[in-house]
This record gives sequence, C-alpha cells and structure tokens, in this order.
Amino acid sequence: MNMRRYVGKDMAECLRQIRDAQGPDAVILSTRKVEGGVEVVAAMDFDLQPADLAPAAAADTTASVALAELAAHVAPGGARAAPGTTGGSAEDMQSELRSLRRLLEGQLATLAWNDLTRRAPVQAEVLTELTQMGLANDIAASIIADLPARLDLQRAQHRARAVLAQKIPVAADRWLTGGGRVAFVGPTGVGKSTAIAKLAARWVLERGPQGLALVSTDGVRFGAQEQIHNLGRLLGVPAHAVEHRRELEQLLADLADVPLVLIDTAGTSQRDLRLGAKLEAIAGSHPALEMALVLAASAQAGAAEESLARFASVRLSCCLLTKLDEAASLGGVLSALIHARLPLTWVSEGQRIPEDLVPARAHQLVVRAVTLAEKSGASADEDLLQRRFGGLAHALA
Ligand SMILES: Nc1nc2c(ncn2[C@@H]2O[C@H](COP(=O)(O)OP(=O)(O)OP(=O)(O)O)[C@@H](O)[C@H]2O)c(=O)[nH]1
Ligand SMILES: [Mg+2]
Repeated sequence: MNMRRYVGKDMAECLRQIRDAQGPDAVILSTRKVEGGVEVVAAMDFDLQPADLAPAAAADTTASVALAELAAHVAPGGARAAPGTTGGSAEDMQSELRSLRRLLEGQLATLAWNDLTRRAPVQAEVLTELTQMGLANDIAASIIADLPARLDLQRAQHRARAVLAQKIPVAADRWLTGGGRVAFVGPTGVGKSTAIAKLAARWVLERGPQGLALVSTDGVRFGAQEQIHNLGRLLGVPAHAVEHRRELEQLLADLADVPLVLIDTAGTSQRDLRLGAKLEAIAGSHPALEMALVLAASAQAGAAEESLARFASVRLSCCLLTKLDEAASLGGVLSALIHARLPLTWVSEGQRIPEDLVPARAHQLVVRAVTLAEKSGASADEDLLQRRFGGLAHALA
C-alpha cells in the first residue's frame, strides 16, 4: 500500500496536498491535530494490514471514526481476516470496499463543509439559498466561486442573484415584433395550444387579423383540429389543419407572404419512440421554421432536463415556460435551460387569454425563484449540502 503522511496548517491544505500527490482516489486513513496544524495519513492501494490501522488509534476526528468502522468491516473482532476466510468473494470485497469508500468520502465532505461554514459563513449561506431554490450543483458552485471575498451577506445574496440572472439565456418579445414561422412542440398538456392562442390574440389586438395564420398538425388528439378552427374563427384569422409532412410543406409554401405563422403540434409523450421522426418531419417542412419547446414550470424536478434531452433531436430555437403560477420551485427548470443554453422567450402564468403571457425577464424569474423557495420553506439539509459541496469546499479553501 502506498501510504503517506501530510502535514498542513489546516485540513483543506492537507487535502490539496493529497490530491496533488496521490490524486482524487486517495483514501484518508487518519487525521489528527499536531502542533501548528493537522496531520493526515492517506493511502492509495486499499490493501490494509493491521499495522496500517495503527494511526487511527491516536486520531481524534470523524475520519478516524470511519476508520474504526473500516477496521471492524475488514476484521470483525479486530484481527484482519485472511483472504478467503470471510466467505466473501472478490466481488463482495470490491463492493464492501466501495461502500467503505463512500463512507469515508462522506466523512471527508462533512469535514470540508464544516470547515467552509466556519471560514466562509457568507459563502456557505448563499450556497444554502441557491440549493433551496433547486439550482443544479455546478451552477450554484460556479456562482459562489465568483463571489468576491469579504461581502456582507446581503450584498453577497444580491450579487449571487444578479450572476444567476445573467446566466439565464433570454430572447424575449419574440415573433410579435418580427414575425416568423414557429412550431410549438413539447410534452402533452404543457400549454402549447393555450400559448398559441395567447400569442395570436395579442397579435390581433395590436395589429388586427392581417398577417397571421394558424396551423395545426395535431391529427392525434380528439378535437385538436376543431380547436384551431375555433380559434381562427374567434380571432378572424385563417386556420389550417394538416396531417402529413407534404401537406405542411405545401401549406407553408403557400403562406410565404404571411409574416407570422403559428403551428400547433400534437403533445408527444417523452417516451414516444417515433418522437424523433415526427419532430424531423415538422422541422424539415420549411427552411426557416423555428422549433420552440414548451415546458411546464410546474412539472416535477428533472422533467425539464428529460424533455430537453428528448427534444434535442431537432434544433430547438427557444423555449416557452408555462404554468409558472403552479410551480413550487424554479431552480430545476432554470438550471436545465442554462445547461442547454436555450433562450427563454415567453412565460405563461395562468389560463387567461391573452393576459397571462409575459416576455421572459431573467431578473423577475430569479426573484420568483427566491420567493418560491422562501414560501415553500424548502430546506437544504446539512447532509445534502455536505454531500453536494464538500468538494467545492476544498476548491474554495
Ligand atoms: N395554471 C395554468 N394553466 C395553464 C397554463 N397554460 C395552459 N394551462 C392549462 O393547461 C391545460 C392544457 O393546456 P393546452 O394548451 O391544451 O396544452 P397542450 O400542450 O396544447 O396539450 P396537448 O395538445 O394535449 O398536448 C389547459 O387546461 C390550459 O388552460 C398556465 O400558464 N397556467
Ligand atoms: Mg394542444
């Protein structure tokens, strides 16, 4: 076993030395306070001999508690069992070592997180707030890493929110000023048809019924074609229902002079195996056709990431966020958009047509995300923070 001893002024410094010398796979065997700092013993190849366990006896930290557990696992009763006598296979040993490793990593993360809360309480507090908002780890971590040192809590919070707002890609007020050809795609029931009705009603209110055409490609859902015709009649705007790619191609060619064409599509189950082919058929029907993904902010955590992955088979130009009024948390969906670098255009926050549709504004979304986190009393428990940000705590040291 490649075992080494490190001495540093604090735990963080020792951890850095270990990472540099032995890499991220090194395992902490023991830690103890020494004059002027901390001593850490770390090892690489996990082939423990009883003698290797000796430093643990003197150690007085959490890691040594973990080590005691390790010793108990390796040799019930204190003596190390010879290979083969435990009755466990090599695979069992591997899995046991993996679980021990997780245990030690957990202990290490606890140490690092506690260290961070002591040395940089403002950063730790802001990190807690970002986590409560439901933001992804990497985004929260990058915001914290860029926070200037020595800010008081209030300024640090403002700064973190401003940085988050900058990260949210926004392309607001799309289509109503410049026109376009846009197909609204997304999972079933997210509010595609309602969003189209709102945009169409706004166009008509602002400019009259000229220059707008409505199209439905939804031949699947009962009443979908009726729906587009009804909307067209209500607004005094031409509405068309098509079912096949050829028909859509022809229709879009015929509508070449119409500044704004809004295309409704059938809601698609995330698990629809033909989803890719359906989307490509729509996307390929006109060279300037935009595909706008509609996502419900009220969907459960992870749904936005999944939708983005499933609908990524075509080039999405932007995203509309609906059901903001029903969302319990916004961090997840905002993280997904930041990761995908997909600009947000419009936000729908209710069923009323056309009132409940506003251009996306990053700062407003951040304020909303903070308010929701406060309202729901979301708590980021210490365990979660330790597991998530133990690693970051090393980096900030
Ligand atoms: N609370 C709330 N409800 C909304 C919002 N947008 C749409 N809805 C409601 O969600 C339901 C589904 O809306 P649709 O517009 O039919 O959804 P869709 O994506 O076209 O559905 P499919 O065509 O079946 O895939 C309707 O009852 C809408 O009134 C919103 O922003 N907030
Ligand atoms: Mg619909």
